[in-house]
Amino acid sequence: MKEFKIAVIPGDGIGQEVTPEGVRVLDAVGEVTGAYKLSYEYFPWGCDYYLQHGSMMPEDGLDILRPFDAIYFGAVGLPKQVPDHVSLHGLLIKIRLGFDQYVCTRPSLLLPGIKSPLAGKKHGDIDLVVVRENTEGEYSGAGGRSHPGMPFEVALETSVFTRVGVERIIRYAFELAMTRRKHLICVTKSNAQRHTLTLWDECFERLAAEFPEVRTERMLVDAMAARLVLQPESVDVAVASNMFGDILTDIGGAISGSLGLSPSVNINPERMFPSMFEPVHGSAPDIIGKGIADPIAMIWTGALMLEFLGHKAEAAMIVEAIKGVTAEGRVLTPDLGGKARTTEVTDEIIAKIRAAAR
Ligand code: GGG
Repeated sequence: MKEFKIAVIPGDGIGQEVTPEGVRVLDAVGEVTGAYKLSYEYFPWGCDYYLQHGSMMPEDGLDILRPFDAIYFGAVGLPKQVPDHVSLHGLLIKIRLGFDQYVCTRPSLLLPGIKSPLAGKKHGDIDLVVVRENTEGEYSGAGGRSHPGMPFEVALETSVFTRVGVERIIRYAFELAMTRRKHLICVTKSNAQRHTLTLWDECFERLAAEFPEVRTERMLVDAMAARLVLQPESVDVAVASNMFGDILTDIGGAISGSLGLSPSVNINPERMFPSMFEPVHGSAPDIIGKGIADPIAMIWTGALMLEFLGHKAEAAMIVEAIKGVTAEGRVLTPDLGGKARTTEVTDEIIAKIRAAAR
């Protein structure tokens, strides 16, 4: 039996509520299949930690995480207590950059039984993946402010695009497209951002020549946002910069019925460092403590972590169980129009996993 060491960072808000649910499902699958065993170490890093220690994680946090096989992460942010830019950069972005997790993939799938806000869409009509560049671009952290408080105060947030960084994410997206419907859309705003994103377009065209089987398109991000709403079925894989990918994947979650259903991975494909698995959604301060957070995104994210660790069949068991629960529609949280509590949805998913294993 394979054993993996998982660093668990529940983080803030509903991250603390959905993370244990993901762990319950991972353990249930490990138990019924006997295929793996996960051992967990929990780290209480996040906004409460910041209020006590003045930082979101310890100075040597990356050194602490480095020996783990993977990081299972809940959510970050409590804007009433800690400014969002402090919490995001102090934890999530620090880990992504520090471990060169340059690929963020975020699938959007309209699950069976789930109602999209878009009229007439049924299961399978939305089945796309956004590949987001995850370590540079608009969230590189380069920049600063000078002359604070003066009328001529200056703020600079510098986008950083390197040829190495752009080429490796586009190559990853082409390789992913080869495993799917062989269609890749390159999303930029290179008409307005004429230095950085023209580099992106050039890299895309050059790499396209290496993947002649992949049908390619180039789109501006504003048109892409509209396309996701008007014609999501026409999208297979899209590759975008850090910020554009962040925004487009919220649209992907919304059109798939709820952000509470959207998984996400931050990976270092070369496996030089641990990769991090976190749902797309944030800490959802409006529903903290109510016990109604949708655990599906966190549970599905756990399945993607298993897949990355080499357990594809076990990951598929989780996704099938999720589909079974959504298709029946009896046990769903309020974001999906149901009345169930977080733990009840997990119980139902685990029951389906156990039934399938019998
Ligand atoms: N679980 C993910 C989370 O807490 N997200 C908060 C957020 O604002 N993320 C922005 C990003 O993914 O860059």
